Formats: sequence, structure tokens, C-alpha cells
Amino acid sequence: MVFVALGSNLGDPAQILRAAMARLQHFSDAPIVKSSLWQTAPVECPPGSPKFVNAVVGLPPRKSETPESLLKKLRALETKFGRQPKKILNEPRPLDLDLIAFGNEIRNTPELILPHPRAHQRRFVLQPLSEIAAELILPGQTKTVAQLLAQLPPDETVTRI
Ligand code: PH2
Ligand code: MG
Ligand code: MG
Repeated sequence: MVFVALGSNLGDPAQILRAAMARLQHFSDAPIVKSSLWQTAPVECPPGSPKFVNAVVGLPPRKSETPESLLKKLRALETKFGRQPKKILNEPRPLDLDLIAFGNEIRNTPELILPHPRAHQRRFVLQPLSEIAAELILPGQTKTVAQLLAQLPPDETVTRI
């Protein structure tokens, strides 16, 4: 299974995420699995950044799909939803699509790190991921998603919407 994290904090984030999930279905021949939408406080973003809406989908990849081929499609989808080239680190964006894991694939290139290097410590990823894959152990981790979530320090606030 492939897991993609969605985030938005510009425009109408909930509507953008619902529309983006519908587009992600086109990247699979089997039904994708969707988490709820979560409103989350910005983490490591410029001061005054709007709140995010975050979600995660589980997507059964096509046989010919690779992490690299899927990443290209995710980048194109971000652009389609109005994402501009980055000027400031973690500036507000209408759509961010992060490849969290692609089965057990490992990557360490300038373009792609798999699994996502910070996913296991971010509540805005782990909370929605736990709704659809609580027992998943991400490559390189020893704990399940549910266990990682339970041991996070009580910092980032997330609310289901
Ligand atoms: N994404 C980031 C940085 N900070 N904070 C929240 N709450 N949600 C995000 O999706 C997010 C973030 C980098 O992409
Ligand atoms: Mg991101
Ligand atoms: Mg990203």
C-alpha cells in the first residue's frame, strides 16, 4: 500500500482536500482508503500561518507505478491546485501531497526520502494515518502507527472535522 499525506492552509482547505482525494483515486485501479479531515495547528511554519486541514489516504498502487512515477503525479496535482514554487520554508499552500510510504521501498535521494523522514513524529500525519492503518509499521520503525501516536508529547493540537 502507498500512503499519501494531504495538507492545505490556503484557500478553502477542506474543499481542496476533498477534491484532491477524488483526483488521487484516479492513480489507482482499486478503491483508495480515506481518513477523516483534521484541523491542525501549523508546525514549523512562518509566524501567523493559517491552520491546516490534513488527511491521509491509502492507495493501492498500479503494478507499473514506482515511487518516482507517483511523486511526479503528486507534484503535478499540487500545481493543478495552485501550488506556486516555494519562496519561504513552509509558507501557506493550497495543497501539499507528501509520499509517506510506498510499501517497503526505501529512498534517500535529493528528490525523495522514503519513508518520509518526519512522518513518525508528526501528529498531523499519525492521527489521520492511525484511522486507516493503526497497525502499520513504517519501514525503519519498530512501533505501530498507533503506538507512535500514543507516545507523542502532548503538543500539536488536532481536531477532527
Ligand atoms: N506541513 C508542513 C509543515 N507544517 N503543519 C501542519 N499542521 N500540517 C502540515 O501539513 C504541515 C505543517 C510541511 O509540509
Ligand atoms: Mg509537507
Ligand atoms: Mg511536500
